[in-house]
Amino acid sequence: MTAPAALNRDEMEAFWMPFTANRQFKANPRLLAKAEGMHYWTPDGRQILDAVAGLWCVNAGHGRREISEAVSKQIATMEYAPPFQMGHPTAFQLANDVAGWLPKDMGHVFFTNSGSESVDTALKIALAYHRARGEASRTRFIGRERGYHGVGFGGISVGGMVNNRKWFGSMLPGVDHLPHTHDLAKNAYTRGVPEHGASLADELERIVSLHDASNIAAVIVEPVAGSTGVLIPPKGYLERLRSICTRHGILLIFDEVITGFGRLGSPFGTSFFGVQPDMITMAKGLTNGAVPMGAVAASDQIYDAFMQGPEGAIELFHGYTYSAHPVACAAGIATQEIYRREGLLTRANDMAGYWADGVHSLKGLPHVIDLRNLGLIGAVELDPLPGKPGLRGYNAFVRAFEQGLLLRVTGDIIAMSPPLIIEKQHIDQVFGILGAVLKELG
Ligand code: PXG
Repeated sequence: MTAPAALNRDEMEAFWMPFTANRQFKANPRLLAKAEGMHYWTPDGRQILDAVAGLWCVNAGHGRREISEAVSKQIATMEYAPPFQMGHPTAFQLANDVAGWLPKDMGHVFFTNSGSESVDTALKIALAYHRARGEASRTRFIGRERGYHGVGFGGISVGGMVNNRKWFGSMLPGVDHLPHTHDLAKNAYTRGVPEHGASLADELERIVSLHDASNIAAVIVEPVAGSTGVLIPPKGYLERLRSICTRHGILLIFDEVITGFGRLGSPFGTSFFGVQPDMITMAKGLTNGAVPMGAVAASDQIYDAFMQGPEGAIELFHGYTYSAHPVACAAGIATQEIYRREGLLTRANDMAGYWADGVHSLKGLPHVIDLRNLGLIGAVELDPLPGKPGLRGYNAFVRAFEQGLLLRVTGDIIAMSPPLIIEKQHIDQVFGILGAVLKELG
């Protein structure tokens, strides 16, 4: 490890940090230098328990040698291959591996480099699909309040996170938003899927009757909204969205960047909830976070609609220089192999009960106003400090880091999503440290 143990202020100016309070961070930095299993280490050797799998992505845990070896071997053999009008075997293999986790008729995988690109790709496929079928008037998209679909213009347009929208002008035209499903008055402290709120899906009918189905291309939602604070869909809600979309010929896109690859105890949210969308976006756990990569899985019906016309014609005018990058594919294949061999994509099922007990053990601690859990996701919602939204959450995050625990906060909601290799002793530690932090919090 050659990274310096500390950086001075000048050395930190060049890196404009993403989604970070740069001045605050650079005045008091939190650096990571090494990772193994369930832990990170700071440059000065402090061990940090990782309760968020990096950023919802290191599902198989840190430092997996199979992945680093596959990546090294691929770089040495062929570091790059052009993806347009050319192919390489690893891309086909990874597409088959990914398809193996999905419903049988959803086996067409388009590779991207991130979740944001996956979302933009899925939205573009939706538009082109309707056009290919002679329904070019279907151009509108429907997202949801408090949805997060990455940071591309498509993603922020259908997303419903105010700060991702307010700074960036008018975005994509023709987008409506469903109401979010977060209802503390009715559902606070629910273990698992909340009881109340399925009827919020009926808002989709209202939007359809406003614009007419013939103008609507797709609905996009996260099965469980992650970034905006772990919002778990009410019982029956996703089913209802599915049936309204089907009735009106509207495509349903599940953004599974977070729920994909075992987070809920089933390979994907679609299998966990038993609701099948027309497209699934994914990233993060696809390569265990080791190399940037995303993907969109599309149904046979969508893929087949494109495979018409002259044989020599490019069917979808879309792709990236680094689509199906060989190094990312190598990381992805090694990751899928670990998931299969260790049964990791259903392991959250085995741990979910113990995890839920841990989450709900925090009930009654100061400032806690809700606790939520599903699979290996947990959230603690804190009462905001008067006039200072987000400060209490941030303080909890900083103190937990000082005590050796990595969390994620969004506003005053603490989110947790540990690597799927987590053991009971780690769960005890997570909630032991977090409980102590909450007790001390002003
Ligand atoms: N869709 C969803 C559902 C996501 O969660 C993206 C798209 C975008 O992925 P990329 O790879 O472009 O970042 C995401 C990303 C958080 C957090 O704090 C979550 C994400 C990114 C950054 C922070 O919860 N998810």
